[in-house]
Amino acid sequence: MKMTGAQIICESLVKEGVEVIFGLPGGAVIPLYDALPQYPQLRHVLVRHEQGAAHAADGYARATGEVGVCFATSGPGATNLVTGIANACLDSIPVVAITGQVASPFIGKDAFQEVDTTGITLPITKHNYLVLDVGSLARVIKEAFHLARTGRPGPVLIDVPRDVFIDRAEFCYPSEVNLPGYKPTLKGHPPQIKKAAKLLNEAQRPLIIAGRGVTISRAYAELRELAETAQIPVVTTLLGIGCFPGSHRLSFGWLGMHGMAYANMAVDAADAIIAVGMRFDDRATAKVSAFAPHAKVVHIDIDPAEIGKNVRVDVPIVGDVTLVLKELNKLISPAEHTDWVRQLDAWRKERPSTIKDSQGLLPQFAIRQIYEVTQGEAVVVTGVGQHQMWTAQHYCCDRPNSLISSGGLGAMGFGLPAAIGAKIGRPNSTVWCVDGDGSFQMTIQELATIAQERVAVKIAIINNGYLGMVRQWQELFYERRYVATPLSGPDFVKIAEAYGLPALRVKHKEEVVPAIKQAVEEEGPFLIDFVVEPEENVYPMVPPGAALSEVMEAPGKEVAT
Ligand SMILES: Cc1ncc(C[n+]2csc(CCOP(=O)(O)OP(=O)(O)O)c2C)c(N)n1
Repeated sequence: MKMTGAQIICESLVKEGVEVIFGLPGGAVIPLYDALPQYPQLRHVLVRHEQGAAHAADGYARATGEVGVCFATSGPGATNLVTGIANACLDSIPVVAITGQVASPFIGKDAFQEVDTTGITLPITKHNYLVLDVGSLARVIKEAFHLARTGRPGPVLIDVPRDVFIDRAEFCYPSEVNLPGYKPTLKGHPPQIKKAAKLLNEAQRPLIIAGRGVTISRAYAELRELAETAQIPVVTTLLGIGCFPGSHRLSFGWLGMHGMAYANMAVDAADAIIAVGMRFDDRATAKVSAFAPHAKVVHIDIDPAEIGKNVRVDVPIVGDVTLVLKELNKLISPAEHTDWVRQLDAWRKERPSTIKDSQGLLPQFAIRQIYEVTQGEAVVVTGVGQHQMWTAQHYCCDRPNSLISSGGLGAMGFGLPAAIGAKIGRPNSTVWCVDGDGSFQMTIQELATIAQERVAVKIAIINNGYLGMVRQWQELFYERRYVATPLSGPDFVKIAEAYGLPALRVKHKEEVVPAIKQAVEEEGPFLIDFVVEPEENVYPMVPPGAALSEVMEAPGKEVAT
């Protein structure tokens, strides 16, 4: 039977198991939207800005492990998606974005709302398509989903001219993809795995660095087996948080600029490092030439382009983390590494992640109480800045995908829409958005999406009246010249109420727990504006350009020895 391009897209999305689409219509995509009512199994969530659609699709993908989908119109709709697509690209998140384009006879004529969407998104997508023939739509969608979710996941964009939505073709959804140039290596090379096992079996001070690749590959059991068999301590990257239980005896926090001092010290002292599904981002390694100076490095990654890109690697293994670890575990000898684990325990005791006593309301205290009240069971989504780092430090995650945060791009504005996506993907989980007052104001309009779609997200604004992380750098490295960082905002409680959401303001420590409890008990969404100490800094901190071993602790913080 012949179908329109719009129907073919919807049929194909249903075949791919899509349940939710985040988007906002416009002229070029009206024919696509017009087909949606024929497919009640596809829920469309109307956002207020397309950046929100891309971030919500990203949050949905992270929370569920499925592909997130977003729609936008041509021109400004497509350009508004760009930040969200770049964010998904840098963090390897499977997203399929479908954009309308001007009708094909108008392409290249600077037509109304025409931009070169595939040109603009080429460097920030895993792949993109401009579909000029309705007959190829089904194949393209099949390929797009395959590319987005296999190998190293990432965003794929499909640009569809208006006439292609309307043209008709026979619909036949392909059962297979045929992409001769795309065959991700899944099985690791056996001699390399043998070399890695030998290196780890002979090491005195081995360390695992686990990244998001563990979560993508769902290699939780294999990672745990490796750690427990040979008693190898585990540190994670920021995006790896939760892929190994944070409360496990062998878990030593996360590394990098604001990671735990003991995690960074472990990297500095290790004699063998096995980096699993991580990419040695500069926020994680700090000064690359001083990274892990005593260690031989094994690197497992599905993307060969990551091997040796930033850090010298002794044993590279290209492959899927689960499959590689399964083979590696067969060759790992049981070991104790008692002295090494004891050393790490001692460093953790010397430099614990405690919160100082204060009369005032500290941001870390508010975040810690969210952890206590939710007993670590919530999915927490953050904005970008100090509050993001405090959340990663003080909300201990035992489960994967329970901390959702913009890592590679560090995109302020991610929090609220990503939390919407996460809550829609995981309706039975409590989802908290811990946001900064600056980050929140970048996508504040998505409060209307929450209200219209009745998304029960709990929002905690860590309101310090500054673009806090930038202010911190100005304080520490620019002699306190606070240029363009003092930040006013609206009355967030009134704003929430104007959108129809209940809200509270909290200024004192003793109000924190009752407010969080009230938010949790409320069935729907709830917003708390935590007015916190304005000039609190994030510590520990590895100053820009310094090595991981050069960790700055909070001034006056005693290091117990
Ligand atoms: C879109 C975007 N613009 C600018 C920045 C640079 N930046 C990083 S953190 C930060 C401050 C964030 O302020 P806020 O959201 O209030 O969080 P806080 O640091 O105060 O917790 C800024 C401006 C960014 N990361 N993203």
